[in-house]
Amino acid sequence: MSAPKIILYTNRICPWAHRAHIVLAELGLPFEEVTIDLDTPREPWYLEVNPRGLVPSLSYNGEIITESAIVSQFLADAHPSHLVPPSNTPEGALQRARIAFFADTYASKVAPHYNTALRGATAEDRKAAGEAFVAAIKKEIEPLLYPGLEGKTHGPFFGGSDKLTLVEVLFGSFLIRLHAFAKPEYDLLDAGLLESLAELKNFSRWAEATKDHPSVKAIFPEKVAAERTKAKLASVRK
Ligand SMILES: N[C@@H](CCC(=O)N[C@@H](CS)C(=O)NCC(=O)O)C(=O)O
Repeated sequence: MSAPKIILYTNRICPWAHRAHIVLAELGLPFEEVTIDLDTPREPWYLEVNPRGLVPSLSYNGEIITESAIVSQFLADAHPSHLVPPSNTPEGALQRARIAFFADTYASKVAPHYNTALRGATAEDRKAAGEAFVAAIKKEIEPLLYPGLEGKTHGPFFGGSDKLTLVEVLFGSFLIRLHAFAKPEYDLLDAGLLESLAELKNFSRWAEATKDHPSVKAIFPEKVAAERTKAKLASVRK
């Protein structure tokens, strides 16, 4: 297969766009990066690429694909690798179902608490949401990370893999932000959050390895992202 022509419309500040950067890095695919200014109204040409005006968007040999989870899944399917097995065997289909269930669980049971821990109207709301976030990770995520591997030697990524999987492609950008935004210098998340998470053996191993992976940390502009998030929260709370 000749190398596809890939254009990624992105902004490195965006965690959803970050997913596309992670999958492209992990697959070693060359691409052109076009930065979309998120502080001004989208220009008409970009609304033709993506009528929703969001980043990321992917142009793959001229075909446009939008929505970060769909972009990530598409690239991982089009370029078979360690990220996700194909669906044409029962084992492959099962692993894909496990990944999809994990993604659904994180998005529906965990992420809403994180969002409130960051954006809640009062300090009390934010603290309570932080506690609910940790409790949801303990209940929902901890058992899904390394099922059947208790007491065995295994890699740190989803299912005990020693390489990134589609799960880390989808959640790496959020894990790296969680760790960054909980630093006291940014004063964005309750400082006790990371201490509580450190007690969750599976989650802490997974999150540490993921946030430190070269494909995840390569393009994360920590300080700019933290300051921008802070400014946005301040204007929302006004
Ligand atoms: N569901 C979308 C969310 C993407 C998204 O919200 N991107 C934000 C930047 S982080 C955006 O483009 N915002 C532009 C705007 O709201 O004007 C995805 O997963 O791709």
